[in-house]
Amino acid sequence: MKELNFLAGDPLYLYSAAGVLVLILILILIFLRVRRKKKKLPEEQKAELEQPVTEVEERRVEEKVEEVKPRTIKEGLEKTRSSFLSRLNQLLRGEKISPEIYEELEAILITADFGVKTTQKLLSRVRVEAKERGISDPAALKNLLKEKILEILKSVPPHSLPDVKPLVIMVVGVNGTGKTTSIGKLGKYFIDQGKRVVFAAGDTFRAAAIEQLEIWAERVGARIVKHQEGSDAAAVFYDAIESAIHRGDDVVIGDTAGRLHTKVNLMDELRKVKRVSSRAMEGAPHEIWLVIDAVTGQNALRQAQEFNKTLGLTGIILTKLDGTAKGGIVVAIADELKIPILYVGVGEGIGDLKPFSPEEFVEGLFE
Ligand SMILES: Nc1nc2c(ncn2[C@@H]2O[C@H](COP(=O)(O)OP(=O)(O)OP(=O)(O)O)[C@@H](O)[C@H]2O)c(=O)[nH]1
Ligand SMILES: [Mg+2]
Repeated sequence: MKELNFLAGDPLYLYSAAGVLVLILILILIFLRVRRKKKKLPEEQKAELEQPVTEVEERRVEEKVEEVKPRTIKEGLEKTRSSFLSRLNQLLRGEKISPEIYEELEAILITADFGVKTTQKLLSRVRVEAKERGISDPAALKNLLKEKILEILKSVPPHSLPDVKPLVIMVVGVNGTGKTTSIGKLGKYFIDQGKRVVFAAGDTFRAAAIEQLEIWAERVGARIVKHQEGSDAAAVFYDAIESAIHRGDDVVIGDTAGRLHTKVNLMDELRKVKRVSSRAMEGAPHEIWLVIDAVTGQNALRQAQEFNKTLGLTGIILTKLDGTAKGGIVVAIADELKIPILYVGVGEGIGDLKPFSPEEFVEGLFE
């Protein structure tokens, strides 16, 4: 006891005991912390990782949408220009104009899908004019050809949209030509002008077609009127027009299922859509636009002729100009059909539908 009392009273002993105790406490704390970390880290890390990644992803996608710069008609014509213009420049490098030059010029125009009829017309006009103006330098034929192409493009009567509210546009065409995509882009085009747009999901053939248009409506800020898959397309048009009148919308753009111009019963169905639309609003649809795919070449002319016979087209949207070296089809359409080309599709982006301009087209082809 005495000995213990002696030890307890020794300050050195007291300091050492306190030091050991503090050390033990520190070790316990470190041990507990490490254990806690080991247990909780995966959860915390998971939560931490999930959060920022979603945000970063979203930001990146948004930026991507913003970043896609709309193409110009000239950019859309790149494939056509690079083959057409390089062959033309090579041909017209010679010393003087010969019959062979015209033969080769014919081949170049046919390759670019100007079509036989339009090619012949262009060649004969260029020949006559070159003679009249006394042109002997092959290089001068390039400007002459450019002039004559512009002349054909401008020979189509100009088109302006009727001043009605709501303006009803019915969009038709063969499968996969770009109808739904063009409707989406058109929606954006009109909304950017401050118009209120409603889409009519008239392709009731597939559920996916309705969903596709719904996505576009959401993307561009249009309203959509839809029925169930398999329902009557004419009824969708009727409801869309009626609701647009009621709500004061400016433009109704109606989608239709793709169909071959050779299928009589399917073409008749479009007649019905047209008839029923006019019951919802006198004069509707005010515009019937055919969407044709530039890649299909000369077959596009036949499609346009048949749809025109059935419905009376008021305009053409020519898509996928960016995907073909055969942009000469634009000139063939203008020359043979005399139906105005209103818009051209030059890419898959939201801003890649351009109001057609003959001047811009010709510049894009030659410059
Ligand atoms: N490169 C390019 N692709 C386009 C253009 N227009 C449409 N497309 C693409 O063409 C494909 C078909 O487009 P859709 O709008 O679904 O065609 P659709 O005529 O509605 O097709 P159906 O409803 O099946 O008859 C899509 O992959 C579009 O992105 C264009 O101008 N350029
Ligand atoms: Mg479609």
